Amino acid sequence: MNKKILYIIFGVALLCLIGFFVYSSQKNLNEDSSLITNSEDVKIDNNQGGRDSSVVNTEKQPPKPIDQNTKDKVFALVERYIKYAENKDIENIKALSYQVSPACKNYTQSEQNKKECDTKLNAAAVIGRELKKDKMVFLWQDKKQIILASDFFFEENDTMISKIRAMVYVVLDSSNNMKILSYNHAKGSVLPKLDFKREDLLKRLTTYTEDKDEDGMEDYLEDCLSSSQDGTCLKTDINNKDSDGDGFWDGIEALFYK
Ligand SMILES: [Ca+2]
Ligand SMILES: [Ca+2]
Ligand SMILES: [Ca+2]
Repeated sequence: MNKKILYIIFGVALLCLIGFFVYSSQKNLNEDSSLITNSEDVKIDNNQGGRDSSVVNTEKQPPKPIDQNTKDKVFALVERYIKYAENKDIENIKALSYQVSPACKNYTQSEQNKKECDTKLNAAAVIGRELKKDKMVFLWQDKKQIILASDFFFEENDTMISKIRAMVYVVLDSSNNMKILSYNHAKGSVLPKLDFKREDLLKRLTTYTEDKDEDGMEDYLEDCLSSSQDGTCLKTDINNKDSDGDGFWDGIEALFYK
């Protein structure tokens, strides 16, 4: 009899124990699910930025940590470059640049050159001041070049929608010194909404901004599919950073003066 009671007590205790484990694992599962839901929600950043637009971070995964030391060096270089551009300090601009335009190269040769170069330097200073170091979260580099990029952001108002990112292109010279090749605070695509469906606009923005091989040049440009490209456009490989194998990435080479 006593044995029977003991078996019953043991059986009930066992059932309670199993019930506890089932409840615990279910609870953990729910907590994991809510974490996933929360992280999905975090993707939308309603920072109005003082403008009548919404800004949406499009990255599904947080970017991987990048080499902060290199990022600091690139940004310090950009800041010096901006200062020299503001001061029209041509000699120092030349020293920090991988290449300069013919007008800046021959700055003192004519009034026309001076005027043309000053216009470029003014634009470089204005655009440079729009670059925000803390927004630069991607860094692609090898021994010949570095590209620093921000995440993509959507901006939208009643008439237009855009997907843009900031990018800095740097080339390393034969002595391993970083030289500015180019930078842009708003590289990407801006589309008029007109009567297009929103999902079609979003698809087009993806098409115009996708850069699979991260060589600094969008797939559709590598494929010569832009209406602004003419019959002389040279196709490059959308899955290979350096299509011609000379060491410079396709997006870097596209910025070289021919
Ligand atoms: Ca590419
Ligand atoms: Ca490529
Ligand atoms: Ca190349």
